[in-house]
Amino acid sequence: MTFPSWEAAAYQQQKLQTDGDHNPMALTRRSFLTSSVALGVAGCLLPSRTLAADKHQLTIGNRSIDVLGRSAKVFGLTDEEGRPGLLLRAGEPFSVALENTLNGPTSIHWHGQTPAPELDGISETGYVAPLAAGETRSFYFEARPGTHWMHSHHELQEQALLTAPLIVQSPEDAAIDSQDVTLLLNDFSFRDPLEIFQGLTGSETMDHGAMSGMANMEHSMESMGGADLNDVTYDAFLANDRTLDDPQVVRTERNGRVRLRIINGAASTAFWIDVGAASATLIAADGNRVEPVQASRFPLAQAQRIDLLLDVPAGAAIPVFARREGDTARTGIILAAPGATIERYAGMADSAEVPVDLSIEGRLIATAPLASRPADIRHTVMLTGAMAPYSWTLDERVWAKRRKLEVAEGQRVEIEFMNHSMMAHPMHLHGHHFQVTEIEGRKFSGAMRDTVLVPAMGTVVVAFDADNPGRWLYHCHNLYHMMAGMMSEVVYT
Ligand SMILES: [Cu+2]
Repeated sequence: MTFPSWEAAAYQQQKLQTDGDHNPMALTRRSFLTSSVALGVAGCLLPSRTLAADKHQLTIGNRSIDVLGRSAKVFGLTDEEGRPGLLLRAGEPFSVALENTLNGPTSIHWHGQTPAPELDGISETGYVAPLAAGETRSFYFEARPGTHWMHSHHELQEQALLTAPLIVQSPEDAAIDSQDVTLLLNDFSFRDPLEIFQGLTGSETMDHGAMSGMANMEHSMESMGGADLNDVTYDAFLANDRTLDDPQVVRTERNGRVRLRIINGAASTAFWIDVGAASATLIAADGNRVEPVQASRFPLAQAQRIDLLLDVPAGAAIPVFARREGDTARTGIILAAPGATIERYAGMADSAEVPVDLSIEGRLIATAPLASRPADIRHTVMLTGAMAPYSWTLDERVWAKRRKLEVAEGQRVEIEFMNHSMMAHPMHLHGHHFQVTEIEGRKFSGAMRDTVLVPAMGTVVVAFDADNPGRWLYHCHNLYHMMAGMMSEVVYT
């Protein structure tokens, strides 16, 4: 297998030699010289031990969890008090020293945050090297409120649970008299993620799509309604690290009103969130407020988040299930009023869940949409590839041969995602939140998001303002699709 061995200086040198169209060091230097948060940018480039001004400490480490009675070695990301992820109060900046205690490199992406590109946490665009073993790096920027998350953007670490919540409270949150509950979903396998990837591709190399698929032994290739679902066979699905044979039970407080912040941190699984006979009100998508939508079932693609308001009556218990599309498997937590009896729920439902779709997406209306103006530029991106042989691409190009989307600062940009494949793809753009403006030709003022599901053979248009110059990844957030090459860049010229 070919794992790149990173070394900061060599990496930067390599980027300078290979990226003739762009000089990442120059851009970093410009940012350093002109940024109003120069301390933070400097901290990004220097060991933070020399700065020591970071408000929060995040530690990347190894840990063991129990899954279905077996011990599993996974990664963890914890704050200074040992809690998973990070909670920032309203108005608090993102001021973090990130320490890597692993034996090898990693990089952590602040999914949903929109800092300058060198603070995005990823290394693919050449601003920074991955975080080396033992390294600590500082990040400082204005935090974007909402339900967000953080996850490894390095190789397949995300599959080994290098994922955690990143919750940024907003001043308006205080007006909602509710109990905050965060639910992080993951898919889980006892196998080494590399073994899973090799099972999919039949390849021993993993270089963002340099190889071609051959064997395809891994996926079960479930098919429903003409679409392919679920590449990977998993051992379990986790809700805050637990399965339904030992679920988390959250006791409700005060008036029984809960604000559920649900994060789909699964590497390659889309879920339906199902509150059964109860009903819930969706108030935010990917951390952005929307006009309230009431329902009992909500689709949630990989990397997406929803905030739900739920009332738990006195004496009652409400299971919140996450059901895997195309499968009977489910996970979840239980919201229970004080004194309520807790039932047991099987990890399998009676029937297979239907594919996730845009039934809720098409009803979402942003409370703070983009300002009304015509687009200056529209890019069309084809989502291409198939499960057999295993090949996932954008415009039929892997990352190494990517077509960059060029935009200019200040433009209103539209991206039309046309899915030419038989599988749905959750498309994520770094550094921005876009508005969903069109589904299958129907224009509307949809949700502001950073990740949108593009159904098999479907077309979705998103729009954003090019207000954060740099080089920005956009990719499918199915981890194995991304690693197979389904990634490119939006570049400000
Ligand atoms: Cu995909």
